[in-house]
Order: sequence, then C-alpha cells, then structure tokens
Amino acid sequence: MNCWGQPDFCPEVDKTDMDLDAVTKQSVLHAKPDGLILQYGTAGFRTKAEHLDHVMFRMGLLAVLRSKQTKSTIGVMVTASHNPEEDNGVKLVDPLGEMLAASWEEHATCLANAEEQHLPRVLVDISEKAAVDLHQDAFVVIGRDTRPSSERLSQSVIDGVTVLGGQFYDYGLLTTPQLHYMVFCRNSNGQYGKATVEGYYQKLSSAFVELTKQAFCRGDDHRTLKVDCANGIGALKLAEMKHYFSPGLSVQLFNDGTKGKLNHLCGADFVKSHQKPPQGIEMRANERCCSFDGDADRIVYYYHDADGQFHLIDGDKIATLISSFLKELLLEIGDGLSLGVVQTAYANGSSTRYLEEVMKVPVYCTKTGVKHLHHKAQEFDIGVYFEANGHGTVLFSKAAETKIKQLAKESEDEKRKAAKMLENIIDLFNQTIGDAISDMLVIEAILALKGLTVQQWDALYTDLPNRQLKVKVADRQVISTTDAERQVVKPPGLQEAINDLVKKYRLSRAFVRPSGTEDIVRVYAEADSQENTDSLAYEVSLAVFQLAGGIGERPQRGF
Ligand code: 16G
Ligand code: MG
Repeated sequence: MNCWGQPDFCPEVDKTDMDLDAVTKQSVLHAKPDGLILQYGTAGFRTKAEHLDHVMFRMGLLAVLRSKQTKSTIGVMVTASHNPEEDNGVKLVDPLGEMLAASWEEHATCLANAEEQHLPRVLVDISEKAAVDLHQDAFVVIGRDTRPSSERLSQSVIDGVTVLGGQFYDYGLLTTPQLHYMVFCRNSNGQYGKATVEGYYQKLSSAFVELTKQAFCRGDDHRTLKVDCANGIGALKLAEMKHYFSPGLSVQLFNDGTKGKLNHLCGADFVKSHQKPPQGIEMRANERCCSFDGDADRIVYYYHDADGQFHLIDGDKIATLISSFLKELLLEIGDGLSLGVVQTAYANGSSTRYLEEVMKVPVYCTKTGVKHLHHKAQEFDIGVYFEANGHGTVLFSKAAETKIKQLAKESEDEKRKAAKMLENIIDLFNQTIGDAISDMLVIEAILALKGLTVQQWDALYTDLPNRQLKVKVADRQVISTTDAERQVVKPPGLQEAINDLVKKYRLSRAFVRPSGTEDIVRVYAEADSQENTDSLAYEVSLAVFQLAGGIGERPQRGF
C-alpha cells in the first residue's frame, strides 16, 4: 500500500500538536498540479520551476518534522544546480551538513505526491513512523541560487515552515555548499565555524593564506586563475570573497551572470560533457582556467595548449593531485593514518590505475551520487572522494584531526611543518559536501606549493578515450545493476552482450545504468582509441535498445 493510502485514524499522535487545519488552508495556496508525481532522487526534487510550488511548501513542512525529530537545525536549499535556468529544485540538508537520510527521502516523496485531501494524514503518518516529538522546537535555514524562480519558491518553503510553527532563518543567496556549512556550524555550536557568510569566507581564506604563505613568500609568481562561474551564484560569492585571498592569488571571473543565461553554454557540466571550453571566457595558451556549476558544488579545470588543443582536468585528476599531496604529508608525519580514494564507475581507467599502481593508494568504487561516495570516504582516517564530473572533497575523521592537531603543536620541526599544513587543509576543505570554492583554493595552494604548472598536473597520466551516450527506453527501471553499477543484473542477457562487445577492444570497459536525474539509460565506454571507444559505446547502446525496451529512434553510429 502506498504511503498516502493509510487508514484514516492515527491514535498515537495527538493531532492538536500540528495545526492541520491551517496546513490544509495554506496548502490550497500551494496546490499540487493534478497527476504530477515526482521522486526525491540523488539531487532532491528537480523539474520545471512552474511545477514546484507545492513541493517547496511541503518540503518546508517536512524540514520542520525532521528538525523536531533530530532536535537540530535542518537546511533547505532551493536550486537545480547545472540544469537549465527554467528548472528548479530542492534538497534538504541533515544536521551534520550531510545529505538527507535515505528513510526521509521516502517521506519526502510521499509528502510531495500526496493529493491535497491526504496531506494531513501523510504528515501524521510520517510523524508516527519517524517517532517525531511534536512538542520539540524546530529551526530551519534556507538558501537559494540565482534562478529567477528561486526567490518565490523559497518563500513557499518559508510558508511551509511557519504554518507548522517552525522558526527559520533565510540566508537568501548562497551556494549549496555554503548552506551545508551553515547547517553544520549551527549544529556544532560554532565549533566548525561561524554560521555566517563572513564566517565561511574567513575560515576558508585564513586557512588558504596560512597554507600558501611559504609558496607566495618565495615570491616566484603572482598566480592568476580564470573562473567560469556558469552565470550562477558562484560569481556573486567569489566576487565577495576574492579580496580575502592572499595577494599571491587573483581570480578573474567570467560568466558572472551580468549578461549570459545560467548554465547556458558554460559551467562545469557543459565543459565536462562537451569536452570543450565554455563560451564567454578568454583563454590564452597554457592558461589555467576552471568552471563551477550553477550552485558551485562542482569544479573542473582545463587549458588550451600552444597548438590550440583543449585539455580537460576533471574530478579524477583533481583527486589524484590532492591525494598525492596528502600522501607526501602523511609520509612526513609518519603516523600511520589511513588514506583512501573513492570514485565511481565513471572514473577514467587511467586514473584508477595511476592511483593504485603508481601512488599505491587504495581505491574504492561506489554508486553514482555524492552521498554514496561521502559515506564510503568516512571509513578512512582521510577519505578523498571525487566523481569524474567534479563533485568531491576530502573528509578527515575526528581521530585523524585530533592526532594532526597534536603533532602540529608537539613534534619536531619537519613533522610539525607537515602537520600544520594538514591542519590548514582540514579547515580549507568543506567537510560537509564537495565545494567548488574550497576545492579551488586547495588545488591552487597545492599547485603553488609544489610549483606545478597546469600542464605538469595534466601530465600525471593520460586519460583513456571515453564516450557517454544516452538511450531512451520505455521504462528505465527494467535495468538493475550491481557491483557499484558496473554490472547489469537485469534484463537477462544484457551483461553477457556487453561482455562480448568489450572483448573486441583493447583497454576497454563499458557499463550502463538508469539515470537518477533524467528519464534515460546512460552508457559509458572507454578503450584504447577514440574510434574504438565510439564504436563500443554505439554497440552497447544498441544492445540496451534491443534488450531493455528502447523507444524512438535506434542509436546511430557516429552520433
Ligand atoms: C546528481 C548527483 C551527482 C551525480 C548525478 C548523476 C548529488 C549532489 N548530485 O546530480 O553526484 O553525478 O546526479 O546523474 O548527489 P545521473 O544519475 O543522471 O547520471
Ligand atoms: Mg551542483
């Protein structure tokens, strides 16, 4: 039975603790379009902005319940990240700044899809199932990106929070990682940092200045970085923050939202998926550039070489740079802290091989989606996680942090120096979620300290040619996978077909998975040459089309 088809009475919960009449009255002003069903997926709810008013109101309600249950501040972020400007979305942020717990994703889906007349019942049902203490106070913090629809939609969240008697603080425009940071600060009594935008700037920039002191004191060069801000929130926040950076680094902002459209022909997602530079940025040969996505939780780097060839430095190479630097520091302090790298099946095979065989770092693969990587990374003293698309950060366990801080105070010189650097790196990484600003500062610090050019960084290893394709099928859920999405379990015969195709090529690999954000199946292939990769990707797409109920046009060779 679905969650809004429960019996009509709920004797356990005293309904007077929630003003359900007021909820019903307010909800009419945020009515759900008939027949619309949405799913709380890896990226929260995401669709056309005009279909989201009721979802926002209801997520305000849900945030109050989650806050009461956890006795903590909960965050609500209004954004659709790299999606087109017309879309929007919403995500809840849990007490430690992490993604909403899986069981509450289900509650979110039930609540968002309940028909008007069932709304009170679903609220009561969730309160019961999750043992919410309705007498508890609730506090919700809200942030939003720069989309034209975001202000109105965050007002609907506020309506939901207030009608259930929750208190709120509206931060207004924030990057997604900044909202995660605020939530964690508030729930750690300020220990993680000050829960203000100013506090965020100060925490990150003082760690950056401290970490890079040595490099910039050498006075070797004044470093400039060009940043494509996807015409999004990253531009506003970087513009406010850049005067905090040490004089050694200047950032030049492009696609700052004054002219272009959000995510249109620019931003990290565009650059990664088209493997070409964004529009609106002036690139000279060998200049270091990077792109944020629309809510600034993703970053990729790139440059043009002297022959005009474009080189993308994606999340895999970012993870490699960072973990090799961390490994050096860990060897220096010699304290046996474990280091692990977490990737997804999309990680380029060359990166995995380099990490395992050259750097001798253990590498793990999880399902796509930040929360899966985050969870795995928590198993190490120091867990580096990055998706190839540029989502990622580094997590330090409490024990590792304590040890490092102690060494920074007590050990002899060389060890102390390394421990102090690690201490700054802990502060510089946003430990709640991947953060383009924080990742950018860590990368810039490492390049400056190691005296590395962008070309030298890129040359760590050579990416295998790779190709991603989409296939339309009648129902993408007919495909189920295992082994971190690298093997198909259903429909029968598909994995065998993929295995046979992969065998035809050298250094080859391919997998398929249903997308969590679009109504399609994604195909990934890599092999020794671009031509072979493209053939393999095409052949696998065809196998999906034939064996998993393809609809519309058959996949074509040559795309
Ligand atoms: C979401 C995920 C991202 C993942 C992407 C995959 C978060 C915050 N975001 O954007 O990590 O790479 O979905 O999309 O978890 P797909 O399922 O359509 O391939
Ligand atoms: Mg994003």
